[in-house]
Amino acid sequence: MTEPVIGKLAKAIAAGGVYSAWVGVNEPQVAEALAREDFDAVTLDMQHGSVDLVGAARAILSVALAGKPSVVRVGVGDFAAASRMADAGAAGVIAPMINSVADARAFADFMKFPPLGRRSWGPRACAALSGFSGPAYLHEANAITLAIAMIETREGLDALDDILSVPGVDGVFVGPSDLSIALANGGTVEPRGAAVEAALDKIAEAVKRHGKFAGLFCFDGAQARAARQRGIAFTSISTDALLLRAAARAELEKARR
Ligand code: 3PY
Ligand code: MG
Repeated sequence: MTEPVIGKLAKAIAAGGVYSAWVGVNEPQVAEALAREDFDAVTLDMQHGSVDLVGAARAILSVALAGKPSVVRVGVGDFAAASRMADAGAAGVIAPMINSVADARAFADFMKFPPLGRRSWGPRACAALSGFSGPAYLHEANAITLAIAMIETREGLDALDDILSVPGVDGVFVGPSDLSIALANGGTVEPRGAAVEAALDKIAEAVKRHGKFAGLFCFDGAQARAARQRGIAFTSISTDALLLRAAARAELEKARR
């Protein structure tokens, strides 16, 4: 019997917050290893990481073995992959570069069953990982499978209220590097700079008004903790490769010093 992990994500976000691992390596054992630490979820990155459809589907099962839900970030405009990842048991899908209400509607269409969208029926691993099947899965899926729209451009930030008004969009996730580049008109990349900080204030206020949630890609635990304190409920912390390198550096420093 598989533990029903999918519903845990929405529940934990509503209860105050989720600290997620971030995995770019296309190897389920990496995702599982991080899931066995105290993360609430694991996010698999198909946009800038090397994770592919099969790797993500396998990693979702490995993460579920540790009792945790998975989130998948798909490629830009790859909403077909969003549906496939929902079928594979992702508790949430992050779609990058959602810059308009049209982008948000298209994303929601692929993520939600009618009446919210037009997700095609093919509940594969998601049935076992949700604890529901047949009509029960149909009725629960929209609430427990989260559609998370990335805000990481000027256009996206300007359309924030419209994007949050789309019924099938559950929350937004800030890509601080791309957002900083956009806000600086390509002049710099400063993911922890003042312009992104001001945008985060605006986003935290907007999600509260809309009864939705915000997320942020964070570089370390302290940043994730501070983000939660300002009302950002879903944060990822560092990446698999960066954590590996940091641990290696720390041990080598002790050996060689
Ligand atoms: C960004 O910072 O732009 C991201 O997409 C984070 O993953
Ligand atoms: Mg980005």
